[in-house]
Amino acid sequence: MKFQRVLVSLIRCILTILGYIFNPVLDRVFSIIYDQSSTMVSPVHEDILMQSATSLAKKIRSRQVNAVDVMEAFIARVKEVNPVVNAAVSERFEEALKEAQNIDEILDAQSLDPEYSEDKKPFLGVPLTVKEAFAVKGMPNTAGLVIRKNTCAEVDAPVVAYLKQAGAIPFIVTNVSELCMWYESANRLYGRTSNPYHTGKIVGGSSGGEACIIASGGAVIGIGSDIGGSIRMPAFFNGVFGHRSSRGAVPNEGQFPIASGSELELLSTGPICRYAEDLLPALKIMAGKNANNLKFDEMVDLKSLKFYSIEDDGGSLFVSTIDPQLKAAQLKVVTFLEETYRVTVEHVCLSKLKYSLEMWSARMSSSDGTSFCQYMANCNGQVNPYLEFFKWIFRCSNHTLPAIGLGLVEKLDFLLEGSNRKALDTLKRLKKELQDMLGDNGILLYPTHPKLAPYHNQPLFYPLNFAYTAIFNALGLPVTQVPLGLSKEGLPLGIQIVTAINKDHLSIAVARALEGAFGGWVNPGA
Ligand SMILES: *[C@@H]1O[C@H](CO)[C@@H](O)[C@H](O)[C@H]1NC(C)=O
Ligand SMILES: CC(=O)N[C@H]1CO[C@H](CO)[C@@H](O)[C@@H]1O
Repeated sequence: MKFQRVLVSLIRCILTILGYIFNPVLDRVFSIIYDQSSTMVSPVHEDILMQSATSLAKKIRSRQVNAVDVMEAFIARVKEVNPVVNAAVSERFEEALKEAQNIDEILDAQSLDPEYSEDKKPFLGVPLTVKEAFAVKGMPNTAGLVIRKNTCAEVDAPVVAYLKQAGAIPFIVTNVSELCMWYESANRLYGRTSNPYHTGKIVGGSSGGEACIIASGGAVIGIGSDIGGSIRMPAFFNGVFGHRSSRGAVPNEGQFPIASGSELELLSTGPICRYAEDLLPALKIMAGKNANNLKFDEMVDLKSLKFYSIEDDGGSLFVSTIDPQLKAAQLKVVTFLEETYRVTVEHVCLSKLKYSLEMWSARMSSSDGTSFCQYMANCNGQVNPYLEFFKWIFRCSNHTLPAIGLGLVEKLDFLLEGSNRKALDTLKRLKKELQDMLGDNGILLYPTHPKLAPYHNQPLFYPLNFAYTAIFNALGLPVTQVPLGLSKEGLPLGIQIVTAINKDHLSIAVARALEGAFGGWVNPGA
């Protein structure tokens, strides 16, 4: 036991020293390849584009602006930025304009159909972007898999249908990582999406296209899903809001790939948006009937909440250390909360977080559903990852390296059976600890990611940094990622606001307060 501990400390020391030498060299090499100047321009229709979905819907309803004009402004913006960022992979502009015109006609008619009340259609006429992995009737639904190239959705996913019922109009679908299982959005079908703050950097994944087009001003709200951080990482790298909803609150159906077996418990669907005010209405719509049970409308008094702050994972061997600028931003949040609401933010340390990755992957592999290699073959037989790796070396595989790598890891999973049992046990105890700590009015501040947006392909060198988001999938807790302005390099900073299960409205209330204090989304074209 003692020997083991000494050995681990020794390895940690060596890795830390190597990191000090290796990371700056790596950054330098990548910067030579990818340091190109960003060419983001400021949008023309600022009056329309720089408003929340809630406010747009109000203005359309009160006839201050036509739904068609709103749709046209967003379409023009997508056309302007997409050649730079490659976020939208398919569009339905013509149909969307017709649907917008239909709304204008209904609103201009003498007597308004009660079906069109503000209550029933809170997002009336708001352009909606959707992650391509979700089914939108008539749109491609491939998850970036070449073999699914011509696969189109025949019916809407439930969340898409709910948002349409609420008046939103889907007009684009956006890029993802191959099979939504990597934190850079790139695949062999649609290519790679670039960060609007620095086009040499990643947008994160898997809902990377969503966060990117929203940050670029090409859309205002969108739909993401998150099994290890796929909403929160892109929202972080692109400086927007993203909410991972409580386990089971929002229907996950209608996306490909859909997690199966117990993996489904880790997956959660939720909104990505530019303005915090849209989080709660979007979440309520997406939750469908569940929204009635979840008490999301309860008033929140921030002074009555208990706050905790954890600044890092306690030193996992395989995860990068926290960027000092992120740590400083988190401490500013602590100071803001303490000074504004006269609360005490307790700095805590949960040693089990060091094993976040082990707990998440034990939860993932205890699933008995469809294997990743089967998904790579579109559930028709399975792909041989060893062969694909060989083909990849000669640049003739239809798969990305991270997907092939995950296929290989899956093959070796049996080696971990013993340690998985132990990790599941640790997870159970951590869950209890957090439940006791958060109670039903606790808020935890935790970094979203240890590093600022890395260069393209650089995540291959830090494959496990998603541990910071993944732990909350294993725990099933709701989390809001909140942007906190830009770093000195001009890249988004951010933080995770975690709360107890089914208390999503608490983390969202904190997000709104932080938007007021820290400025929220920053226009990359400014
Ligand atoms: C890649 O996909 C295309 C289109 O489905 C197919 O024609 C081609 O044979 C595939 N290539 C490999 C190496 O599997
Ligand atoms: C870089 C790249 O491959 N971009 C593609 C993104 O997807 C659209 C729609 O399929 C293509 O037209 C682009 O060429």
